[in-house]
Amino acid sequence: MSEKSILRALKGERLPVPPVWMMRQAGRYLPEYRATRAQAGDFLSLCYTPDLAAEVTLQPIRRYGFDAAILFADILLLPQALGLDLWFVTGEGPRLSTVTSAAQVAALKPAAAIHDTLSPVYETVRILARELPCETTLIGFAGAPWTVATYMVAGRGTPDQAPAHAFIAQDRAAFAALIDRITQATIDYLSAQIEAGAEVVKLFDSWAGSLKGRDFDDFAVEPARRIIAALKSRHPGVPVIAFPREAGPRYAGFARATGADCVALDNSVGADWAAAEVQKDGCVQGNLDPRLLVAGGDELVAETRRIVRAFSQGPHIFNLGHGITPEADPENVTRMLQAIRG
Ligand code: 1CP
Repeated sequence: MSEKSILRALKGERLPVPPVWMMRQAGRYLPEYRATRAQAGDFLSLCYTPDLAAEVTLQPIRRYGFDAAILFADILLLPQALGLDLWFVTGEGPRLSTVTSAAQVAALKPAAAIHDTLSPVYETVRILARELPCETTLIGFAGAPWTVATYMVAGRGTPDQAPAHAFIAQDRAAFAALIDRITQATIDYLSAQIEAGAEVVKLFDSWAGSLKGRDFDDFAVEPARRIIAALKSRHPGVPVIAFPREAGPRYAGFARATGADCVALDNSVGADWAAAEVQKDGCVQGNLDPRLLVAGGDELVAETRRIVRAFSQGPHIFNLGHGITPEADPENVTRMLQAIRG
């Protein structure tokens, strides 16, 4: 049997039709997701019930035949495993107890303790490794340390990550210690996902764009480099996708600086620029504005084709620039797939 298309692209192969999956492909835009979510009761129960988490992971594969499935979980399970309280407020989003001092960083649980909380996630991965179609690649993931830290410091999502920036300004060494703790735990978490059957892992640095200059080097590049180096030594050959969202010009060279096999692009960078400056170092993924899956129409088809064309000279995985939103029309996903696959 020939190798899975996603794995071929991640090794640097240019394919005549790019493989495709979508960020947040298991989500509220799908009626079957909403039904399983209601059955689970609340979001965290869905994440921690392996049969249901595997079911929602499989739903978009059944409906659309995507080339990859992404484990259903959340980046905020790791802070919970490190000892923080975590809950979701309906209609508002996540809430966590906070870490804002050197003493609170020191009081976090050690990386070795995370598996007590996270073992249901590994069970979800094992179920998926058994049940996915043989041509579908299973992607595991974690939040990148900076993005995870922004939630641990603020206790919630913030538009500008101001509390984490204030922590850096006030006590850079303590903040660096927090990043170090998250980095260690992330290595163990992703390693356990790979041992359970994840074939690729992705690091989501959703708030990388708010780091500038030396902060970007210390808190986005360096932790990603450490995580990728550790994973490559423990699991040679398992590809890593990095998503330094809104990194802008810092997308150029990010793969070389971190060792990532693929860089995921948001929709604020130009596809032609990224083809020249980012794809020259390896596979790229992403770039379609998720709002087009709400609007649909000719613009969706034209923009999908434009992205396919822009990246057609090198390794490329088709994806969105950020997660698909609850307002998206499931029919527009079918239109997007027709525009990619013909
Ligand atoms: O109501 C619901 O069903 C909850 C919505 C939801 C979902 C579907 C949340 C809460 N998390 C998820 C799943 C999720 N989160 C996945 C599953 C796999 C997939 O289909 O992609 C993944 C990969 C994530 C990652 C995640 N969680 C990120 C990084 C990617 C991104 O979107 O930028 C972040 C920042 C989070 C935090 C989070 N979890 C949930 C919400 C609403 C948020 C954002 C909170 C905020 O900043 O306000």
